[in-house]
Amino acid sequence: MTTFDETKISEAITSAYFKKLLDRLVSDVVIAGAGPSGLTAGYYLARKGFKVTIIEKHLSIGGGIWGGGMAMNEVAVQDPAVPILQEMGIRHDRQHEGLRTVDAVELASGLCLKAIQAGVVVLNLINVEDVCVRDGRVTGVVANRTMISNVLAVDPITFTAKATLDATGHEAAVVATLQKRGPTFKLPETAAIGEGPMDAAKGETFVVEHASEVFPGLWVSGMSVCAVYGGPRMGPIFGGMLLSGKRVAELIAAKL
Ligand code: 48H
Repeated sequence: MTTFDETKISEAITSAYFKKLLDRLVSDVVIAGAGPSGLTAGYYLARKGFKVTIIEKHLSIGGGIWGGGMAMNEVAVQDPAVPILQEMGIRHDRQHEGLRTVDAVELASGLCLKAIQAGVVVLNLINVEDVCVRDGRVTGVVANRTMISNVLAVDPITFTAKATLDATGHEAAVVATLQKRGPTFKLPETAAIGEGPMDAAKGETFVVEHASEVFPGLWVSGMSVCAVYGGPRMGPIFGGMLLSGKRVAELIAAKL
């Protein structure tokens, strides 16, 4: 007869969670946002041996993948990103010259599984609401439970890291925390404009080429790149998100 009761179940969860949380208060890299670019960046950094923590405000991870295009849960991926899919064992169908489709659920769940198996720890239901800055450098994020963040007068806690990645998508939420403080924190002037109208091919190249360190200690990948550098949006094609995550992982690894 198995001997456990409700208290033992609660004890098990509480001790496992707080052990994980305590361990993750300091990381090599903290990533805000568990969308395609954040998960891909996390995967490649963890594969290189870095301690990577992803903080996600929502209950589910995968960001904009799940809904595909107009809630048709298939996404397009162009050929240059196929090696990433192959490495992760995510299946794809060839549609046109240079263009594949991937089941959105397989892409989201495949990226999640591979990132976590590579060593990434995801803390969900936590909202990044600010950054820590010391000596002119971002040294981590300020975070609070999503349900209370900006709702109740409850103070946040911090997650320290050598590198912080804003992978929060269209909102570029982490960069925005610096932006709202004015010119004290020098950011690209384009950050005030936000992303441009759709041009799929240009947007896909843009998110890879402009993935970069936007402020000392703070990097951007995925749609946050377009928000910060004024790049075009691209609709439901996701190869650029994967390639942007991979590119920023290489840049961060080279800097750490
Ligand atoms: C913690 C946060 C916070 C916060 C947001 O939107 P995402 O999928 O981002 P990307 O850049 O990896 O991928 C973009 C892609 O999904 C997309 O939207 C495309 C290709 N659009 C093209 C177009 O034309 O519209 O994921 C961002 C994640 C989400 O899970 C958010 O919940 C999370 O970040 N997030 N997490 N703290 N403050 N803000």
